[in-house]
Amino acid sequence: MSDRPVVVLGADGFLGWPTALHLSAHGHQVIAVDNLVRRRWDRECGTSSLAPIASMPQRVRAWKRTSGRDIEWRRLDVCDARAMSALIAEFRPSAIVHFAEQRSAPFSMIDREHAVMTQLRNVEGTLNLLFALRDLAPDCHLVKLGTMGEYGTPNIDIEEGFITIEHNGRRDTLPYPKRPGSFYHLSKVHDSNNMEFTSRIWGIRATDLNQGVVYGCETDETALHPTLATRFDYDVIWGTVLNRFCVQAALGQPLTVYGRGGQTRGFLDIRDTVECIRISIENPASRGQYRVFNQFTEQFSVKGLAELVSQARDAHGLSTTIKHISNPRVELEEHYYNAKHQHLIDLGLQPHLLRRTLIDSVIQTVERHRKRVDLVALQKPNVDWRSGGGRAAADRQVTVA
Ligand code: NAD
Ligand code: USQ
Repeated sequence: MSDRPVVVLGADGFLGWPTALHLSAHGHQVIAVDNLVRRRWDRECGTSSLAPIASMPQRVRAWKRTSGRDIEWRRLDVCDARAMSALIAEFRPSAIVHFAEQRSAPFSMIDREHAVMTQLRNVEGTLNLLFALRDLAPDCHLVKLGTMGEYGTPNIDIEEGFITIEHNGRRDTLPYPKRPGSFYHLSKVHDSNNMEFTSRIWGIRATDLNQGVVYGCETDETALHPTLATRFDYDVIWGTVLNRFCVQAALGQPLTVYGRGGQTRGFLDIRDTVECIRISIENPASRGQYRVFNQFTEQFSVKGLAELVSQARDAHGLSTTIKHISNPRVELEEHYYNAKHQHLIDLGLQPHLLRRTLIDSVIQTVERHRKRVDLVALQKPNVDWRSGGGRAAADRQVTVA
């Protein structure tokens, strides 16, 4: 293991905080960085984490008390190029994990301001980082969170980042074609292109993790103390689908399947997210290598997930209704989907496959915090792909850090 630290950008977030803990627990020296903008976007949208979340200084102190290990906390905006460069110059990290982006598809579809803000800031942050690495830490390995949604739902198998094509008698291996489904997902395509380009021209070492939809809310480390809990989003703007279905089931609300529910996606347990990041860091890309790992463990349709949650409730003698509601998104509701996801398995990932016990445990977490649930934020989609909307659109104020 390198004696240089690992920087985690976006360390106050759903995935960033458990990753910082997991890397620290495995002996990495961790610098946790965030500008706390997500807490501000929550205030803008009138949303909040189901589980109460401590401040970063409180979390870091709780980790020291629990594990005896230090995590160094820095408040910093990745869109501040000077501050990013100063950070890289100060620590000369062996690896940087980049989670620090606006990551909600509905948020990016509210209106022009939210679309522009999402794309400008996501792309700018990654570019700042790439330039800082070129100039100050050319050996540092960039581990960047992309998304499976970059590919869309093509009628052919999805490869891991590249596809070999024969055309007019000639053959080449090229970046896999992308057809994403929101301005947010598009921002990740722009990042992927910038990473592939800078690996080619500057020799950046880069791993692009095209991650699927994450479910669950606990890892071995966050479970050690309530102050170590990560955020749990359940509302229509920030909540991901299986977590939302678990909250709906716990409260006896119908599970909101958008449209026919045949939309199929790759999914993974949050415990696998943190493990995939650790595996990627400990098996780095080489100089000039841009590699893509599809980071998910199983495919499910949205309707199939709703049925799994419903069956888990049945097993406890509790009934759940599934409600097909008009789809606020523009997406195929029945389609072919077969995405490869072998690279991380080859590097040693042992997936936690979705089990009823996991659904039960998420539902138990929800039951502990049920008084905090805002039913309006949970049930009714307020952003439509065709016409925008959203409570946040009311004031038209996009607050940037
Ligand atoms: P999150 O919103 O909970 O966390 C993102 C964190 O980044 C927040 O704490 C936010 O304050 C911070 N941040 C945003 N912009 C920043 C900036 N300019 N400077 C510094 N900090 C900034 O999101 P998450 O669910 O933890 O997702 C993390 C990453 O993983 C995102 O890039 C997302 O696209 C990707 N991803 C998430 C999922 C999922 O299911 N949650 C799936 C695939 C990919
Ligand atoms: N959906 C429902 N009912 C709901 C909520 C969602 O049917 O109540 C459907 C959506 O229409 C969509 C699917 O569930 O077809 C997934 O939606 P989601 O909100 O769980 O996920 P998505 O918007 O794609 O975004 C999330 C994260 C994002 C990440 C992405 C991974 O917020 O940061 O990039 O998952 S992926 O989808 O693989 O691109």
